[in-house]
Amino acid sequence: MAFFSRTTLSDRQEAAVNKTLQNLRTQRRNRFRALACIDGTDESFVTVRFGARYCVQSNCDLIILFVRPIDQGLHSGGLQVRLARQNMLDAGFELPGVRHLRRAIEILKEEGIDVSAWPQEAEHQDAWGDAAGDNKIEYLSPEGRSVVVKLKTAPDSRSMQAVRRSAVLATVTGEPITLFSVATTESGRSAAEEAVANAKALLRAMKINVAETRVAVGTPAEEIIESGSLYKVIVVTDEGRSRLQRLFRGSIATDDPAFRHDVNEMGEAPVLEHGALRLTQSGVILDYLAERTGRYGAENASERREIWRWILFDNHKFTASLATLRFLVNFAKTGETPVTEFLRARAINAIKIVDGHLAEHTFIIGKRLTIADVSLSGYVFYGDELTIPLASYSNLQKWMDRIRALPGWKHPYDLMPRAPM
Ligand SMILES: N[C@@H](CCC(=O)N[C@@H](CS)C(=O)NCC(=O)O)C(=O)O
Repeated sequence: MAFFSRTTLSDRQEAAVNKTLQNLRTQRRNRFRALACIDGTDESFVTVRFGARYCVQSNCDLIILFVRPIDQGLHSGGLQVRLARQNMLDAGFELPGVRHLRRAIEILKEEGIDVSAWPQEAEHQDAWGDAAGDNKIEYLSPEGRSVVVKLKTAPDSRSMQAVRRSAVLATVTGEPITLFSVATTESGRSAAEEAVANAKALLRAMKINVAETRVAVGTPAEEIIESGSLYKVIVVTDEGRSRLQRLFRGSIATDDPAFRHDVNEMGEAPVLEHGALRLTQSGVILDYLAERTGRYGAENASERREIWRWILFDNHKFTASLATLRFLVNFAKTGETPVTEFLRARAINAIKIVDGHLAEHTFIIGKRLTIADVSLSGYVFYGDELTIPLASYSNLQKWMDRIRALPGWKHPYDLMPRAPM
């Protein structure tokens, strides 16, 4: 028999560990990494092939990721222990996704990246109470290049997105949050318990505290009404079919079927209502406002084309990347992920293009402000929330100063209430 005692690190040891981690992070940042997410479709394997071709040099690492839903059927602690000790690819049983990861490895081989002879390290981590958890294998080439194959577990993404969004709304009240799940039959109770536990873990990662979790069995709407008087605000996340559930959902979330049906089938803001007219897509709204007010629009056909060229670039690359990055970092609080890295790189690329253009233009299409400037400047005033140092782009800065100095200009937070962060 062996006894192990837990030891704590001395300050010196802890500093050494932190330094090693810091060095590893720095090394990692200096490497180029390509992520291919596969879902078993032919298109996703094309991404793997593309990644391999794109990542030809040895300073480029490749990550292949398959995300599978939590498997309610895999209730075995034994399975977890076994996987913890074993490489998922030769564990002797096939988890969903493993077949596709094997296919991805074959594709890499076809493209000249044969990982079979490289030393490998397998890792297993518990996740979401799933018996098989998260698994990864890292292959390291003799030149220090890494290919990582990951099988991750995630809760059903749509309902978790709804939980995330609703929790952000609920925090606005500043009141303690209770998570409540209703199972329609007794046999669904454990799934409901698991759902609230998963949601609680998700919110913890977003630094949102959950004061209480509750589970009931019955008709969801009735159960919610019964408990309702105890709470100040009720945010219902699940897809509601009955009128009552739709009433609860009201206009809370943009994927609300009622919002999509009645207001904007695209599920997006902004929406402009003017008399009987309802318009969506900011570019179309700006165009309409320019036409109605006779200001900030095109004065001839070539200006019109130039304005649309920049609005489309803005919607596709500039604001699209900046806004999504700001949302992920500040509101969804995902931390740094391959997605935020990708979006930041994409945003910086677009910023450089606009900055270069502004070296020779006072405003986007020339000497006067147009709706193209309005479209492009929608997000640039959010400062640190953008997580991009805009100060280094001097032409962009001067353009922002010119816009700021225009009569009537206001910071976005002076025009709209600020969402909680
Ligand atoms: N191209 C659209 C983009 C609109 C957009 O992405 N709006 C965000 C809010 S700023 C939104 O409604 N997102 C909800 C979602 O993506 O589900 C436009 O310019 O109007």
